[in-house]
Amino acid sequence: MILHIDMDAFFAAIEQRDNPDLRNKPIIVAGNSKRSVVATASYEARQFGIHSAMPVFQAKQKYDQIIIIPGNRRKYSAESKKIMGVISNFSPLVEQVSIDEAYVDIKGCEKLFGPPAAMAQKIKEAIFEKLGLTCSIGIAPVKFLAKIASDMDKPNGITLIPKDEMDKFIQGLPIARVPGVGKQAMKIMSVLQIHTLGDIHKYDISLLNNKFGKMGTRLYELSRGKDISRVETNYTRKSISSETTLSTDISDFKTAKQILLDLSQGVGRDLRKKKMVCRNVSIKIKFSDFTQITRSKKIDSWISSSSAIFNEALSLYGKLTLKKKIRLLGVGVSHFMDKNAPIQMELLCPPEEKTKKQWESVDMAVDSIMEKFGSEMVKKASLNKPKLKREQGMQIISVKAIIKGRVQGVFFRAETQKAARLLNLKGYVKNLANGSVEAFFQGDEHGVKKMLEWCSTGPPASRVDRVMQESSAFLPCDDFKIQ
Ligand code: TTP
Ligand code: MG
Ligand code: MG
Repeated sequence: MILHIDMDAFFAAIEQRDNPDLRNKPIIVAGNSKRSVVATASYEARQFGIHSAMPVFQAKQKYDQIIIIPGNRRKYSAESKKIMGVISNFSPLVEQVSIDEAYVDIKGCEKLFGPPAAMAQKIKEAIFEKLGLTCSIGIAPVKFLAKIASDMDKPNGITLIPKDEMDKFIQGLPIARVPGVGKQAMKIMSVLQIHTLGDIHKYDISLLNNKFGKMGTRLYELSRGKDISRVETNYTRKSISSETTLSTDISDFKTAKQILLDLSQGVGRDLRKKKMVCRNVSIKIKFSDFTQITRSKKIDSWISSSSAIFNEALSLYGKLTLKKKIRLLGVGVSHFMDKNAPIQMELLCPPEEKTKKQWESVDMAVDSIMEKFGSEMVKKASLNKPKLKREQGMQIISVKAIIKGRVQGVFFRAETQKAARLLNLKGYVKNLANGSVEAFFQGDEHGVKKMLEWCSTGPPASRVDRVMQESSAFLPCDDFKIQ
């Protein structure tokens, strides 16, 4: 379901809130030049027939005692921002469409906030509590009906159009209320005897297109309860990208894939550092003759893991037919949203995308290792064997470590396993009966050393008090396991 939230007499309500002398009085917010028009009128003023866009002199004719308040756009914008902030605590899918209104897609939010009407009530209460302002909310299965519904019980109302009542509602909906139907269209409507949206059913799509141009198809669909427009989150149009000019021009897929992976990891890391998720991935290719192409893709869900970025980049790359050698490759992400502001990732990614979440925690582990030890330390092992920077004279060593602290949770072992695998170590991690954790690491000296440093900090939410090392005999292992 979609909610459409619209503040009541927005500018006027703010002025009445901030100045008790104006409360319950007929006021208008307007400039004070001769040619000024009413920006908005309080509901008390509307009783005199005063409304937005009416010239001020006319408003005065309607009621000569009308109180005129000069507007303060900056203040209204600041309030608008706060309102959107409150709304975004309820759903990640919020589309602000004007200073005082927003659509909210509440799919997946029912578990947290109850059925749509209850959620609308909670939003109203939250806005009132935080800002002392009222709003009206329309709820419907599609956007255009939600917008119409929000205006049906103003001020301070909630109007719900359930799915099974949508057709009946459309049958009776005056055609003039449909967004986009203006004076010109109304003339044709009256000739065609179209009075309600349901009356559109009388005509086929070609006639509607003929009479109304582009709007014909839209009217045809709206009259059948179809509105393809979705709630478009107001993302920030920033971007992060990374590119690399190759030392020699390449044409083989395997190398390109490895480079795209490296670039995706870098871009993903920067994105996560900003605590953002993104919805657009792009690649850039410069060829040996210096010509250049870019390809980008809008993704259905919000992502931030390097593996998701890599998969999208790779699929863009895979669609190309390349005839020339490549001298530069780039990966970029854009269309960001704050990862934390609107609810948690759980709502952003459906439960079936569990693997995505798993990748995110792998990424978190990688990010924190990289933060500490530098980016050369970790490369995802999914493609070629990771090329770890090896120092001269490295040899395979084995170390047993006893880790004490608040470390026996599943998370600690799982994160330790991830870190160990990323550092290309073999061995195991297990809980001991005395409350500590035993880990066995086998790998090159550099990796084991880094792993022990990692253990001494531990992943977030754990608390490592002490790491005791014991040298250990060589133990043949082929993986790093949780025992
Ligand atoms: P609206 O939501 O259209 O109106 P409103 O909030 O004042 O009243 P309602 O309860 O009917 O929703 O517009 C929001 C604000 O935008 C309004 O308070 C003032 C401003 N505005 C103008 O400046 N000029 C205009 O012509 C309109 C319609 C609004
Ligand atoms: Mg309004
Ligand atoms: Mg509005």
